[in-house]
Amino acid sequence: MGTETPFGSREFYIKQVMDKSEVLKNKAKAIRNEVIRITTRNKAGHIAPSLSCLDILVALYYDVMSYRPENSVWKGRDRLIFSKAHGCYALYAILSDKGVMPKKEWENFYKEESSLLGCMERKLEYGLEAGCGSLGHGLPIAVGVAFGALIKGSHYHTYCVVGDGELQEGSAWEALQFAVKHGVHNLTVIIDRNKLQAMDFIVNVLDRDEDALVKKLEGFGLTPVACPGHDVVQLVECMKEIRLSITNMPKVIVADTVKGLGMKCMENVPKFHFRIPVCSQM
Ligand SMILES: Cc1ncc(C[n+]2csc(CCOP(=O)(O)OP(=O)(O)O)c2C)c(N)n1
Ligand SMILES: [Mg+2]
Repeated sequence: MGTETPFGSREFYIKQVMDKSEVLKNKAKAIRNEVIRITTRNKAGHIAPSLSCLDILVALYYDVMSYRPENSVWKGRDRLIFSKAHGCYALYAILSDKGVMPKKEWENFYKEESSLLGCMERKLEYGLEAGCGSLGHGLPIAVGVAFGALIKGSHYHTYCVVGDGELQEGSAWEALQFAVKHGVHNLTVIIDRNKLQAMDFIVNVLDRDEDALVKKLEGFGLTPVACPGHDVVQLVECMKEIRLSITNMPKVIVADTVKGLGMKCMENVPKFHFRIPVCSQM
């Protein structure tokens, strides 16, 4: 009892860390419920892709990223380029919860009263950095944004959330080659690896096997780090550790996720890529 640490007693320190973890986990649960509530009520389509990347976004917005909710254009903010723009519902729920965008925009999502689009577009005043509805563009944009910061000596970090199917686009690999060649180390690419793309499993469409993605990344000189994509506490640790790692290479996290997590009938079921569920919540 009573062992001292630089932050006070050991027991106090452990309690602080545990409390923070509980807060994060509860927030992730609340955002998941909120996404399901609004999107099923308003009959929005891309629910499953949004539930897939939800914990990644919670980790970024409730712990990892530096930004000012009251000033979405603050120059020093970390940038999130959300490349799988069809799966933006969790991002909307988070930005509404944080007060970056008006709550009524999210409450009315998919209705005429809301200006939010089904596939996210750039709207800086709402904290939406780029429009990437045509897949394969987010990573090139993110590389440009990060490289720009290096040239200007700006200290912000750029995050890019990409889908694993989307990574079949040639533009993504051109961007990664550039980032490797030019030492764009202030960029973290987070791959939402749910092993599905639209209406089928990735291995049935293009990839040779389940390891193909990681092998491709390694072939480009990258060192991808695997992380469970629905453990928000581990995601935070992984993102912070990788950001601090000293390297002149872009950083890549492969987050293993389940498409549709939270809606039993949708989980890992290809046809629910764009479909309103007919089942109850978990
Ligand atoms: C250039 C382009 N091609 C096709 C589509 C249609 N489309 C929308 S979502 C999607 C699947 C993408 O899969 P993935 O990136 O793995 O995202 P997930 O839904 O699994 O999260 C496709 C093919 C598109 N939006 N843009
Ligand atoms: Mg996918």
